[in-house]
Amino acid sequence: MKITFCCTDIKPGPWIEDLRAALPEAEVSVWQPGDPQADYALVWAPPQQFMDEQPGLKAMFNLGAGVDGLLRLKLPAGAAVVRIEDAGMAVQMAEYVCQAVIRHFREIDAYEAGMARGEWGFRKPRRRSDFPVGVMGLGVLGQRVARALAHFEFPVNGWSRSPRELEGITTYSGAQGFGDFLGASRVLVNLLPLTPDTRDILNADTFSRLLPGAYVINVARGDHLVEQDLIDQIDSGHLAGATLDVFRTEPLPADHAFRRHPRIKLTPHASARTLREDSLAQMIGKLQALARGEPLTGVVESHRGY
Ligand code: NDP
Ligand code: OXD
Repeated sequence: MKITFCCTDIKPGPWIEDLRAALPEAEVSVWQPGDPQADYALVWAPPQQFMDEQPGLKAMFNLGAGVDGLLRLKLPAGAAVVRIEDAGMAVQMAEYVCQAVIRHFREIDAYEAGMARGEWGFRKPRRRSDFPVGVMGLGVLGQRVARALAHFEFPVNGWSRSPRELEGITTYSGAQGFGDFLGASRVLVNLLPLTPDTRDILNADTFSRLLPGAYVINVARGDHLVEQDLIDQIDSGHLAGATLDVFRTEPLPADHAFRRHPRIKLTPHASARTLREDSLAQMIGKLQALARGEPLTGVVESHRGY
């Protein structure tokens, strides 16, 4: 079995060593233009040239959960695209979203600012029931986030493409459920894949349907968000603020308006990192399942875009 590694911005050394140790019978190498055909590939943001030169790939393992970057390319016709399912990302995402929701709900910024000014004082406790959280996307990550928020006793709504039943979560689905979902939510968390249906979904119309004083958390993709609509709705007071981990342009330009907005909190696409050991264990398990002719989970349906 020949495995090639073609990942932008990821140091290949440790991945290659671990793959060779786990699969001693496999030929594992870092892709170079002109290389012979491989059977399988580990990929992250590969160039089109890689796809053009590897028409015989049987499967590509994406080193992330989101495959929007990969699906922009023309892919080898016979290659299955396999994405990471959790592998340590879901708990990170749950931590990140819970901290953002709790920080907002408990007014930690206001407390910290007061302490920095030399004050000592309490704010009126807010009611959790006034802060229903809506999670867009109830897949591997969205479900974990919704469950974690429910554990902190927030009312939680969830929205997905197809109907889902989750204990303790009020669920909505499809275009027909979107308005009711938004109208019942005061904090909006985006965990959708980026597809033609979801691009720009965080826009003025979506925000206007949320409960007043709503808060937006985007941890999925920058292209979900219409940036100026977010700024306008925060400045108008309809939105209380936002926490953003992903951006249309990454790295976020140093002079971007988000960087100096007092009500927008930023992190550099760090909410849930790919963990090498966990991801490789999952990929190796799937390579072995493929060799035994077994079906895989996490295979992307390109017509849906995720
Ligand atoms: P999944 O594929 O497991 O889940 C996707 C969810 O979105 C499903 O519930 C799906 O509905 C729903 N969905 C898709 N299209 C629509 C639509 N048009 N309308 C309503 N719901 C829709 O993905 P993951 O949970 O693993 O990951 C989600 C995204 O998180 C990734 O695509 C990636 O962009 C982002 N991500 C960001 C990271 C970061 O560091 N910031 C790290 C990892 C991922 P259904 O259940 O019906 O299929
Ligand atoms: C992913 C990401 O999709 O890190 O895994 O954004």
